[in-house]
Amino acid sequence: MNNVLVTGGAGFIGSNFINYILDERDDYNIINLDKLTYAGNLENLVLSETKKNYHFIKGDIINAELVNYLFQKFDIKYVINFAAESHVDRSILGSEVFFRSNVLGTNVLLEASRKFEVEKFLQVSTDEVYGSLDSEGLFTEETPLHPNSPYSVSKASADMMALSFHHTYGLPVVITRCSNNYGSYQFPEKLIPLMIINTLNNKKLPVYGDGMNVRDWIYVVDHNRAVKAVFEKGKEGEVYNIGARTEMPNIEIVKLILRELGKSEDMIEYVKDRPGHDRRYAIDSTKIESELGWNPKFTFEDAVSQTIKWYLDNEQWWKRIISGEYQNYYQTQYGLR
Ligand code: NAD
Ligand code: TDX
Repeated sequence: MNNVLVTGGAGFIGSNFINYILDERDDYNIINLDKLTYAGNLENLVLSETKKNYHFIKGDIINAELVNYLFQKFDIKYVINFAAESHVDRSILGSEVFFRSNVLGTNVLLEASRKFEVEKFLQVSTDEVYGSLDSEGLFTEETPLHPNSPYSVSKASADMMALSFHHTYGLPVVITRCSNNYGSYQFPEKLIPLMIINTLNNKKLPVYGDGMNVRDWIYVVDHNRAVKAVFEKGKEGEVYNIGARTEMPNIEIVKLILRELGKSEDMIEYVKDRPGHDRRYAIDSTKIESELGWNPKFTFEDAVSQTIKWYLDNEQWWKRIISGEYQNYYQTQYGLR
C-alpha cells in the first residue's frame, strides 16, 4: 500500500485533493493530519466516510512527537503538505501563527521525512512567493523570490527549507507553486466566495483600492490534477508552476458575480486598500505542461458558474461558517457593514 500523509486535508484545496484521489485510486492509503483551525472542516470530505483507505488525525504539524508517531504507525512513504495558514489579510492582522504553522510546521515534517526516508515530499506552495509583477511578464520557475506579505514570506521560507533538504540530505522534494484557486468549499474570507456570499446576503462588496489588482485564476480541480501529476511524475528537487492563463482585474470578477446573480453594481463598495497589496500575479506554466503533460481542463466561465451554483445549493455549509469565528474576523477586517 502507498501510505500518503496528506496534511491540511480538511481545508479547501486539501479536502478537494482527498475527495479526488480517493475517487481515482484505491492503492493510496491516505492519512489526513489536520489541526482543524477555523479553516478546517470535516464536512468538506464527502467520500472519506465510506473508504477503508482513509484515516483522519486531528493534530498540529508542529507537534514533532505526534508527527514521528504517525510516520512510524502508518509507515509513511509519501508526504503532501497542504497545511498552512493561507489568508494574506489574516497574516497582516497577526503573523505569528503563519510562521509557526507554515515555517516551523514544514520543518517538523521535513525532519520526520528525512528520518523515515520518505520516497517523495510534495510542498504545496504559491505564486505569491515571486512577489508582484508590473503590467508585463509572467512568473517562471526561474523568477527570483520576492515575497511581500507575512503570508508569502512564510511560504517562501518553507519552499527554501524544503529545497535545502533536497540539496543537503537528498530528500526527494518537489514543489508546486499555484495561482489563485476557486471552487466549492472555499472559506468565505477569499475574494470569490466572499463576494458570492455577500451578494446572496445583500451586503456590500468590499473591493480593495481601485479594483485593478490582477490575479490569475484556476479551478481547484485543475490545481489538484496538477498536484497529482507532480506527485506521481515530478522530478526531485524541481519546482513546478501551476496556472490556467486566466488573468483578471478583481473588479471584473466582482461584476461577473453580480451579473450571474442578477444583482446591481451599486452593491460594490471601494474600500481602503490592503497594506502592501501586490499589484499583479500571472503564471507561466509551460514547464508542467511540456514536461508532465498537464493542462487545465476547465474554462473560467464554466467553473465560476459551477462554483456560484454550489454556494447557492449549499447555504447550510456557509451559513454555519459565517455564524462562527468568521463574525469576529469580518468585523475586524471590514468593520460593521
Ligand atoms: P485553507 O486555509 O482552506 O486550509 C488550510 C488547512 O490546513 C485547514 O484545514 C487547517 O485546519 C489546516 N492547518 C493549518 N495549520 C495547521 C497546522 N499547524 N497543522 C495541521 N493543519 C493545519 O487553505 P487552502 O486554500 O486549502 O490552501 C492549501 C495550501 O495551498 C496552502 O499551503 C496554501 O498556501 C496553498 N495555496 C493556496 C492557494 C489558494 O488560492 N487558496 C493558491 C496557491 C497555494
Ligand atoms: O474583500 C476582498 N476584497 C478584495 O478586493 C478580498 C478578500 C480580496 N480582495 C482582493 C485582494 C486580492 O487582490 O482580491 C484579490 C484576491 O484576494 P484573496 O482572495 O485574499 O487572495 P490573494 O491575496 O490573492 O491570495 C490567494 O492566492 C494565493 C490565496 O489566499 C493564497 O492562499 C494563495 O497562496
